[in-house]
Amino acid sequence: MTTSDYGAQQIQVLEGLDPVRKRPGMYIGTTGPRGLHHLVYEVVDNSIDEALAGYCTHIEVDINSDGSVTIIDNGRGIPTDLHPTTGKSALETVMTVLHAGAKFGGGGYKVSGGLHGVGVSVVNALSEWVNVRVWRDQKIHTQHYEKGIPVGSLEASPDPNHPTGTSISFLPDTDIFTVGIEFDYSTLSGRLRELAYLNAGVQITFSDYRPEEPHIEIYCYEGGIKEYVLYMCRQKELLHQDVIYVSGEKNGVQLEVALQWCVDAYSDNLLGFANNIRTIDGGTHLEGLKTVLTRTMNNIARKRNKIKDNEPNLGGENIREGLTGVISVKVPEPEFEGQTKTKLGNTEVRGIVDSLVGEVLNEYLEFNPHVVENILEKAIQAFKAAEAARHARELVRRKSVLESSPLPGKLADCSTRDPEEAEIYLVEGDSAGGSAKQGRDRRFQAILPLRGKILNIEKTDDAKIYKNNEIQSLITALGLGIKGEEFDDSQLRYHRIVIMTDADVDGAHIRTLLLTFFYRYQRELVDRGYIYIACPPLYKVERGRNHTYCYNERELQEHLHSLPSNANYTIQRFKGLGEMMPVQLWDTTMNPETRTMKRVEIEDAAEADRVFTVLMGDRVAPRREFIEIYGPKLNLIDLDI
Ligand code: 0RA
Repeated sequence: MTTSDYGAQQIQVLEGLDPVRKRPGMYIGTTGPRGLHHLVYEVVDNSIDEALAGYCTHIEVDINSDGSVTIIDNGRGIPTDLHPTTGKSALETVMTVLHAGAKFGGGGYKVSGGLHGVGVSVVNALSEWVNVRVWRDQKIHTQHYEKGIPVGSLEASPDPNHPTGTSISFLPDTDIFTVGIEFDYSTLSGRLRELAYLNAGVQITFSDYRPEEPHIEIYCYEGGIKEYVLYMCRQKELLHQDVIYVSGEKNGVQLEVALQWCVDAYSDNLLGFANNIRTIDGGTHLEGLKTVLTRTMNNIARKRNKIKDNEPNLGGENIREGLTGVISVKVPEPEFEGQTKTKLGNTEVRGIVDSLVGEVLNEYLEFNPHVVENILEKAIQAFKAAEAARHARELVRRKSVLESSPLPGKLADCSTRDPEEAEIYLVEGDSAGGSAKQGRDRRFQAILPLRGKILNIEKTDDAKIYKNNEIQSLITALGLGIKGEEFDDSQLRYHRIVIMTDADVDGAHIRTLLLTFFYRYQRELVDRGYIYIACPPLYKVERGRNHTYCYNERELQEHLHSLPSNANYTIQRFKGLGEMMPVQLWDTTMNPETRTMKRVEIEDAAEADRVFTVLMGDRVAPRREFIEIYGPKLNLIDLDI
């Protein structure tokens, strides 16, 4: 280091807080809700660092009834002795000087950084007030600040039996956070729980004292990321007994990996963290992990003759099918890249992950030959399915280019060619199809009868999907493209796709199968609100020359109660759509003037993905549980599965 470099660093250390209040976005990203919550993370990160250094076991985060937040830990306490350069206490220096944090006292151990790690002084600068308490040297030290400026000096009084630690309370400044300073419970609890998983054994207590009845939760996971992975797999069937776990350190980089394959999962779900920050956009740690997984599994597959000499390697995505994992690295000087700074850039991490994971994985798999068998079996199946699907896709593509595949014979199309007004009814069975064809308005209503139960696509692979007749009909009738490829709205032939099934268990099952198909095949159909569910009546009550349709048991009872007690009436129960006269079907279910339809909505695409897995997977227990919880949210009424 040259003399001038040294000088520059000193100047930086002595920078005050004015720039933070002038340009808060530079330090915390935004002055919206994200930036507001960032203040809490900033303080908690300091306590986590103290825990990582081995001095702190408990962290308590309270949202107080006045809306301020308190973070308490049982670490060593921020040093309070006089700092030689600033002439103030180390505590006041940490609170009032930018970038001072790690350079005082402890130094070196700090690994948080990245998105956070700007220092508690930034929290101080952006708060209406801050109250700090430090228990050290048998004393309690307190100091109060307003908008970053100390109000009074550091006070100390004896407190001999109190354990060491730090408590920082702050109320964000409404001059800075003009859109409000209200903390969101679930945002904070989500992050605190995540931190507890990432830092095994650290106990984090989170309390919200704003409601009359306070919420208090304790997060503490002795198993750390192993428990995290099991939590994510809680609804799935595990392919091996123990979570595969790697931990190690090389060239100052700490690494932890937990991996679990599941039998009934078909995508990969790998979460990356660098210095406790979720790296949404991936980076070198995830690249290293994927490379070593692919290489190791292919090597073993060849050794065991699962892949022959003349056959190609398994693809990484085949090997990762059904894999849930967490990789957490702690890097001394992290480089975060990309627009949102959520991609780890340190190139040295790639090789470190590769070598540490490779070693342990090879050894683990050596001693667990059954696990290897099962993972390889699954990967090879995935590989074959992908190959078959590629062929099938090619076929579909060629076919549609050459002969623009003809519409299915059983489709009774409508005459309009305007997708905006065209609707198609997907009807169960030929007899209901017959009623619907006679009852419809053929100008804008098309009918496609579907025979039997269409394939349950959660359990089958892409190749089978393309070979299945019912699904072929659906794809060509609707004008859908290739599965999973970008959705081309202009090819869609109808903007209302109405699922019309009987109001019984079979009908509900077929409805669920169709919904799953749409969701998996081209989820934009659901997202854009093109999918509807028809609501046919269950009963017809006739009284003299009047009649009333009732759509469920409750309506029937209400209607019967409304009749005079001496009334004569007959009740007809429709066992299926096929029993209805075409005109009845039109009046009750298809006439836009009088019908009710439910539009299928999915509020949360990610949740829905899990939902469909649970609904359609092999295991019954989670399915039950799911339907109880999410049935209403998905608008899948009467799911009698
Ligand atoms: C610098 C040095 C030392 C501890 C800390 C900072 C520290 C900071 C915070 C912030 C919240 N909780 C904290 N706990 C500790 C170590 C000084 C020593 O050697 O005792």
